[in-house]
Amino acid sequence: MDQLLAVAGQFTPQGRVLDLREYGNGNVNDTFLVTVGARVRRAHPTLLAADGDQRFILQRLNLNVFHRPELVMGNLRIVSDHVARRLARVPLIGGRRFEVPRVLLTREGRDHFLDSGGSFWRALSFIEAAETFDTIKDLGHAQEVGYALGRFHSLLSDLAPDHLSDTLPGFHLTPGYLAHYYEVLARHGARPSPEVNYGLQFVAERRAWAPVLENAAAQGRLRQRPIHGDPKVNNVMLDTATGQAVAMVDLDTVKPGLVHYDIGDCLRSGCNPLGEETGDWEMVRFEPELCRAMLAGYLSLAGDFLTETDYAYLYDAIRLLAFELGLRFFTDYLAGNVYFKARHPEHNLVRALVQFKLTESIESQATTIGAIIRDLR
Ligand code: GN1
Ligand code: MG
Repeated sequence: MDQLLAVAGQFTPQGRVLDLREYGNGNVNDTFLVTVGARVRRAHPTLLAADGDQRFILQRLNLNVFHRPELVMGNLRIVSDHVARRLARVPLIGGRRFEVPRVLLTREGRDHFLDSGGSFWRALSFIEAAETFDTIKDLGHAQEVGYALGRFHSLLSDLAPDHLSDTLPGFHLTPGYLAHYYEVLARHGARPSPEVNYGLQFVAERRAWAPVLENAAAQGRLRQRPIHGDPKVNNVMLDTATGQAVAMVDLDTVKPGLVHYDIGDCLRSGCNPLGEETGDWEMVRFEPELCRAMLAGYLSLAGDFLTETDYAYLYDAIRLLAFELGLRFFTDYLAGNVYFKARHPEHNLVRALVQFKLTESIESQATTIGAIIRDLR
């Protein structure tokens, strides 16, 4: 704890750390919420809390996942500055607020702190008077989550994707995950059980279809844009009073990519009422009315920049991102839980089964989902 407080102190040049606690439930980085005494206000004027104290987010980046953390910080700063500039120029109508986290600097004016053990720490502004939920509460919430992603894409639609670094080569490239899966299988094997056998067969049956988005991109049918990379339900913050979406957080995976990855990821996360951490994997279902609300929120903004061909791949994106995340969890289980933090040895297997069941539910409702997409065009 003392060490954590010392690290937090690097980002609070004038204030005193009053409190530090673990925050959220990320699968990759370690996240803390830090409260500092009021004197820090001058150093970080963005950190205004109602009660006079200020709060910020402190994170230790997982260097096993992010090999070039300085590039992650570079992307974060570009995106956060771009969004702030756009919103200062053209404020949102209807008095809505929308923000993304700002990068806070250390006493030496750096965007990160390396501790003596080699850990990479960075601090971000905390979005006040807002909250997140792990699953969707109702149709209004679904619409707001879709709106947030649409707002995020639209605010970045005039940022050339090549301004951003590729911080995670291979991220969301399903054929690469598939190749890795077969390598892991060859290296580690799989101890048979009904669940493991189901997973093995599930992946095998979808092997030929898995490159669907990458093939479309290679043929020039889909193009690269700045993407969030991880727009799941709990990365959208809602105003505690109005319930309106006010921020998109967790920008580590921002990079050039297909907006389809984001749309699919947002929907696979939001339209699964039991949530991705349920143990009740056999009961998992994709809820089409949540899909309609979420897409309506998204397309109210993104309708402006999506092309005909973009629409043609929306259904595949929804199906693929659920499958892909299941494949990533399943592979990690087979490899011995080396990527995603796991609370017990079977955790990543259960997470994989949840996504596979969700994929099946999407597939069985292909006609309904296709009709929703057509209705909203
Ligand atoms: C990871 O750590 P977290 O929760 O922000 C993962 C995402 C997955 C998500 C599933 C860099 O995100 O791709 O969709 O878990 N992030 C990375 O919960 O792999
Ligand atoms: Mg993330």
